[in-house]
Amino acid sequence: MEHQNKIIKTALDDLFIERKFGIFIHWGLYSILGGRWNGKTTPYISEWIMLREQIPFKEYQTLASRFNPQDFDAEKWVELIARSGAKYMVVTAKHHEGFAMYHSKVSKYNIVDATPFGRDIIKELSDAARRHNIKFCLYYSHDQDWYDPNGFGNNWDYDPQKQDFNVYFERKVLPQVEELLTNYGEIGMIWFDTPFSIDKANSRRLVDFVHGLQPACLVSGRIGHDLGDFAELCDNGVPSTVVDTEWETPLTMNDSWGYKIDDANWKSAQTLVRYLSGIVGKGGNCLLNIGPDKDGNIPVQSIDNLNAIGRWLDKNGKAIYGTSHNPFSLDYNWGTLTCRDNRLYLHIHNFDDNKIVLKGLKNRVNAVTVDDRPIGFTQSDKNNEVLEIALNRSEQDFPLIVCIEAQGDIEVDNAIMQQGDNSVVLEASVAANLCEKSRLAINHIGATDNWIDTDELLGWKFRIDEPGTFDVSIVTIGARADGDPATPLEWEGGHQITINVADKSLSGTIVKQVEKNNPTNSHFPFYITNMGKVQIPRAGEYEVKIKADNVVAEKRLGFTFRSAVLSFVSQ
Ligand code: JFZ
Repeated sequence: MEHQNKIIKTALDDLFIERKFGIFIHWGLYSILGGRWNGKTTPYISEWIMLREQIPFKEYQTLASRFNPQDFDAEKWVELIARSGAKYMVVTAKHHEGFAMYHSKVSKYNIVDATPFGRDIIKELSDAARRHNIKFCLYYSHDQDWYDPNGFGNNWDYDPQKQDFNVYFERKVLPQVEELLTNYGEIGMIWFDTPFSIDKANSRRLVDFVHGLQPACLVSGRIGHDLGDFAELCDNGVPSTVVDTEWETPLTMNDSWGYKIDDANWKSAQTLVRYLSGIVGKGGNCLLNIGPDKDGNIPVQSIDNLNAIGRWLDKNGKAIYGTSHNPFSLDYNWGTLTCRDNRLYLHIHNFDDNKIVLKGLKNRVNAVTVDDRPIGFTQSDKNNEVLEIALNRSEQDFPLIVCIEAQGDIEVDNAIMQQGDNSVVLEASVAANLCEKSRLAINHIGATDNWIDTDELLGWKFRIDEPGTFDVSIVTIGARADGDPATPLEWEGGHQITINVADKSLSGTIVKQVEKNNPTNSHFPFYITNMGKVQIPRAGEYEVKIKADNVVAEKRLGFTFRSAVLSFVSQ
C-alpha cells in the first residue's frame, strides 16, 4: 500500500508539477454528425446528440458504417500537440455513445470491426505520443453507455427498471479497461466521467483494478465517490483562488467537446493562454479540448490556437512548467503569479497603469526581467516591502511574464491586502465560516453552493494601508441547478443581504445591476450589486462580515455568492 502510494505520488508530481498542460481529444461517431440531426442543430455539446435527440441505438449504430476518416494522421495530430507545448493528451477511448475507438474483443461495436476505416486510432496515437514524449492518457465513460442494454442513461431504448448495472460493469467496463491498460503501453491517466449511478463499491473496485494493472496510472476525480487520485473540476470550471491539491480543469475551445459544425464561439489564443496561466497560478492543470471532424481533420481555429499557445509557451514556459502556484492568498486585478525557488513570475493578463505595485514580498529583489532583459524597479522596506515595477507594454503582449529574481526562496505575507488600485477583493473561497452549523461549500467556480440558510455568516480580516471612501459591491455568479452542462446558466436574485464593513452595516437586495466579464473564466460572467459606500478613515486591520436576511431559492440555487469588493473612490 505504501509502495503504491509512492508510485502515485511520483506520477502526480510528474503530471501536476512538471507537465501542467494537456490536450483533450473528443472523437467518436458523433463527430460524423457534427451536432446536426434531421436538418436541425442539437443544442449545446455535440457528443450528447444521441441522448438529446433520443436517437434509437439501432439507428445511431449505422453511423459506424460511415466512419472513414481518410485524413486521420496520428503523427500529424501529435506533432501539433507537441508544438502547442502540451505535455500530455487524453483521448476518448469510449464516450457515452458506447462505441470503442480501439480494437476491442469485448464488443464488436468498435472502430476496427464496425467501420470501413478499420484502423485502431488508439494504437496509432499512443505510438505517436511516445515518439514525442507526450504522456498518453485515455478517457473512458464507465457509467453512462447509451448502447449497452445495461449501461446507464439510455431510457428511450431500454427500460431502466430492467437494467442491471453490474452486468454492464462486469462484462463491458472491467474487460474493456483491462484491454486499454494491457494493449497500449503505459497509460498516464484514465479519465472516467459522469459517475451518475455507480455505487461506491464499484468505484473502489475500478480504482483498484486500474492500479492493479498499471500502478502508475492515475484515476480522474470523476470516478465517483471522491476516490480519484486527483480532483477534476466541473467543465470549464476555474476556482477563484489557489486550491492546494492536484486538480485539473477540462476546457473547451468553443462550447462543444465533440466537433460541432454550428459552434463558432471560439476563444482566442490570448484568452486560452490567460486560462492556462490563470489555472496554473491557482495550482491546477489545464486540459484543453479539440474535436476533430469526421474526416480526421482538426478544425483550423484549433490548429491556429494551438500554434499560438505553443509560441507563447516557447518564450514563457519557465513561468508554467515546474512552477508552484501563486504564493499570495489572492490573484491581482492585473493577473496572477507562479513561483519556483527564488523566482517569482508575474503573469500580467491586463493592466491599465504603467506600473505594477506588489505588496507583501518578504525577500530583497536582485533583478526584474522581461524576456531576460532587466527592467526598472524600486523596492522600499517600509510599508511591508512595496515593489514597484515600471511597465509600458501593448495589449498584444498579454499575458506578459515578468520575472522577479529574489534573494533566497520566495517568502510572502499572504494576508488579504489592498490591490494596486487600493481596492479590496474578498473572495468567498478564502472567507472564514463564522456560522457554527454552516454547510456552505465553495464550488468549482469559486462561489458558495446552496446558500439558502439565513444562519450562514462569512467573514474576512484584511489590512488597509491607504484609507479612504470605498464603494461596496457584491459579486454573484450563475450556476446550473441540475448539474447538466448542456443547459444554460441559471441565476437567482432578490435575496436580502447585509454586509458589515468596518462596523458599518449596509443592506440591500441582490439584483443584476451590472454584468461584468469574469477575468479568469469567460463561461461564468459576474453579476454585480452595489450596496453603498463606506468610509475607512485610518490604516489598520478591518473586518467584513456578510449574511443573508432572506434568500430566494425557487430554482434551488440560492445566493450564489462569489466575492465582496471594496472599490477605492477617494482619500
Ligand atoms: C462530461 C461529458 O458528459 C462531456 O460530454 C464531456 O466529455 C466533458 C469533458 O465531460 O461533462 C459532464 C456532463 C455532465 C455532467 C458533468 C460533466 N453532469 O451532469 O454533472
